[in-house]
Amino acid sequence: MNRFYITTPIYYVNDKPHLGTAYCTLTADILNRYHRLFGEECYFLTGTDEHGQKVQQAAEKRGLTPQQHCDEMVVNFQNAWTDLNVDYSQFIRTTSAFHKKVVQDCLQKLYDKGEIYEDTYEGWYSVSEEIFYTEKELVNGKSPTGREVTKIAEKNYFFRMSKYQQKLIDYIEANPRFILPEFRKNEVLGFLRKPLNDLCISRPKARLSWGIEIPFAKDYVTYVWFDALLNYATGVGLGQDGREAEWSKWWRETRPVHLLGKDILTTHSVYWPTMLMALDIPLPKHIFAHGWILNRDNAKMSKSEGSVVSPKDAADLIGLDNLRYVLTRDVHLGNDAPFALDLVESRVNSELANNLGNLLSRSSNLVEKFFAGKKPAFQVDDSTSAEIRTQCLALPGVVKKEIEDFRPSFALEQIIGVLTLANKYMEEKAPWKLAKENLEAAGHVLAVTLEVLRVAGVLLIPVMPGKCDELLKRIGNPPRDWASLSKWPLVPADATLVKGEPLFPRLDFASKT
Ligand code: ME8
Repeated sequence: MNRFYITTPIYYVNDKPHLGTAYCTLTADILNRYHRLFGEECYFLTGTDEHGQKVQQAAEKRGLTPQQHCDEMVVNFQNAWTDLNVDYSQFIRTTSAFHKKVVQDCLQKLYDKGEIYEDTYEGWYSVSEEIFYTEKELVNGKSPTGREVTKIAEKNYFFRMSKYQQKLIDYIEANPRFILPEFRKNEVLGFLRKPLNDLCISRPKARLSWGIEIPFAKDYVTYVWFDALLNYATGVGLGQDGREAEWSKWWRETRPVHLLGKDILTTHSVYWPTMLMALDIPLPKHIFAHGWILNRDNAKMSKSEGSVVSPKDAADLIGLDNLRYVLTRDVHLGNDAPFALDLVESRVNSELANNLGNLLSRSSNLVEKFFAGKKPAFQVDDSTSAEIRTQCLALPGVVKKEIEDFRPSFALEQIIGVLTLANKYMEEKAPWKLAKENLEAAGHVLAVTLEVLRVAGVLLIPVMPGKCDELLKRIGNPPRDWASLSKWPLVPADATLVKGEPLFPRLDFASKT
């Protein structure tokens, strides 16, 4: 059986989740649910990054200990993912004892191998990014991403990252789908053309106490990124007694797909692979960097800019499955995209209300009116229904390919294309008129549109689990597994349809404001 292991970044607990962070988690959830639909065994890891200066400062501001602060804040993330119907396998916290122990073991192993050494560091430090910069890397006195930096000089411990520079370049070139999308791979290779520094992996406790203690230097804690990146491995059993089989299964045999925002691509595609090389651990399968969800002014939605939308508020306003749909449909994974109510309204109305919803309500109303609510029988295919049948049988393969290529927006476009064809068919055949002359012929049209709804309903489950479950229940509650999609027709004639309120009502924000 094929397997799929996907991760999201672990989020800093310095604030609540917003639509930008929710975007990454929702996308991982949707990809994971697709792979599950394909019949694969899946694992989805998410969690929180709880150490480091940012968290320590946020706790101090609130007059709490860092652990109290984390214990309170983590609930915001867990609740947000529950509210958004995110079905993860594990929620990892970097303050968990098992994670801390393995991070310490990895540090010790690297120190014993001579991969970590002591030196004096002088340079610039960005608290908000938890990253050191050299004088040369600064842009107008700030970090390359425009964050404040402060000058520091101190004794620290360094990981010999530079030693792996050429090995990493060779690996990226030999594995062209390691870093995705392709333009990001080229960016990383561009970055690696310049000399790579060693990585400072310690922080003196005098400056920062909230972290994992370095086992061979008790006055230091480890750098938060060294700790955080390891979650992807500790989460599936690295270095833990009794979890060896899990580790082999999910890491060695499957290898993870890391989904993350473009702003943290360097840590994931340079720090992390070189750490793994030094630890003799195989590298992830893919590192995929997505773009940003922008606000109305096309600026990044971010906590520090104060321009955030709460995912729960957005879901309450728009409808949860509508939100999941537009974030998948309107963002080409890898690119930036704005989030604005007028865009949401037009997408939901044109594709969900007027297309999918319209096909469902028309088909069910006509079946109710002319066939006493029982699914009519197929007759001989006409040329359009033969074309629809062919497209529906090909659709699962098309969707699978798009999802495997990280193109979920295109997968949805293909599904909508078949629904559009079915709506046109309904319009052309006008079964409401046809029923009066030839009831069986009208029945055939409805049998076809109901089967299209079944195929689309199953293929849209990963994006809109709640709505699609209801849709499928209404049209005869067919099986929803991957194999069922190669059957046509599947729902038997005479199956009873269930009536209900419109499942995909139109949105109308303009009249409400
Ligand atoms: O970086 N649109 O955590 P974090 C899309 N703890 N994505 C956005 C976004 C937006 N407007 N704003 C933020 C960290 N993100 C580390 C990760 S992993 C080992 C450690 C994304 O809470 C951002 O791109 O600051 C990043 O992928 C994620 O939110 C986590 O942000």
